[in-house]
Amino acid sequence: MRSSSLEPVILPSWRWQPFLNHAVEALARFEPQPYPIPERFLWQSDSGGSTTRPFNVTTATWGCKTNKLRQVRAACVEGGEAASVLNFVINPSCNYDLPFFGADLVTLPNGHLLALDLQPALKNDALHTQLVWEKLLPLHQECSKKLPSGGPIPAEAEPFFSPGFLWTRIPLGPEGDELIKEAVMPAFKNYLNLYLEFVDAATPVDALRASELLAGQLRYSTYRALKDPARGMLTRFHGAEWTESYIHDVLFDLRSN
Ligand code: DBV
Repeated sequence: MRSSSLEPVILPSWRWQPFLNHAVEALARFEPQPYPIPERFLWQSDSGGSTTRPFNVTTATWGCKTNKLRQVRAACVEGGEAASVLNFVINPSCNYDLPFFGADLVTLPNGHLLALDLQPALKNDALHTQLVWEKLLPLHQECSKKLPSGGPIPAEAEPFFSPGFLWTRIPLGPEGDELIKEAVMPAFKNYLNLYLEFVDAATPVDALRASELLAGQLRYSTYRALKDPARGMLTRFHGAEWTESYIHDVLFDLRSN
């Protein structure tokens, strides 16, 4: 088992590099420690596919932890035309009343798919959501002005999204690139900044509340591991055995004990 470095993963010509660099810089003030990640998941390169749909893909992982954040991790996929992804999730400790920070920045041959949210562990719990949503909803309204809606999401995913879920699909090409620079990057920075303000303000909860939060976090992590929309893509690139272990033992590794 080897920890990842606290330096951000560097993937040449990876479009989401500025996003990861910003997130790593923003986390520096929280005294991050490396998060233990098995060597084979730190950097995995594979090539293959058909003559019409070849791929040459690298999936790299970055992670850290802090006193209030159990796991902060980035799944970074760079495969040129085939795929370019930053999946960035902050999993808070259940000892603090905090949502998840979730970012899915996905470029596939059919376009860009972008998801940003401060995701509730307990969506029907006002103590957990009210103060967050009071600040998140105006930010969502502002960020949504320039971005088309991403359309419907799986109904079973609804319990894991806040009303401030920023969800959009935009076309490849210069127009999409401009929107990513002018709208998506500011949204990512503002959502992350708001999240880190809540982290700064968070104070420890009692054991009963911690067990409630842990139960909600387990529901979220279990759902995402089982329904990870990236499963097909990762399996095509890196095979089923590597993919299942990556999803369950790294990306969504929360356990009840
Ligand atoms: N998504 C992940 C991880 C990825 C990843 C670990 C390593 O959770 C990429 C990469 N997300 C990824 C890809 C797609 C999506 C889709 C490649 C496109 C799949 C495809 O169309 O082939 C937000 N991500 C999506 C979608 C949503 C999200 C809503 C589209 C709907 C879907 O395909 O499911 N964030 C993502 C999500 C949840 C979340 C599904 C669920 C709670 O919090």
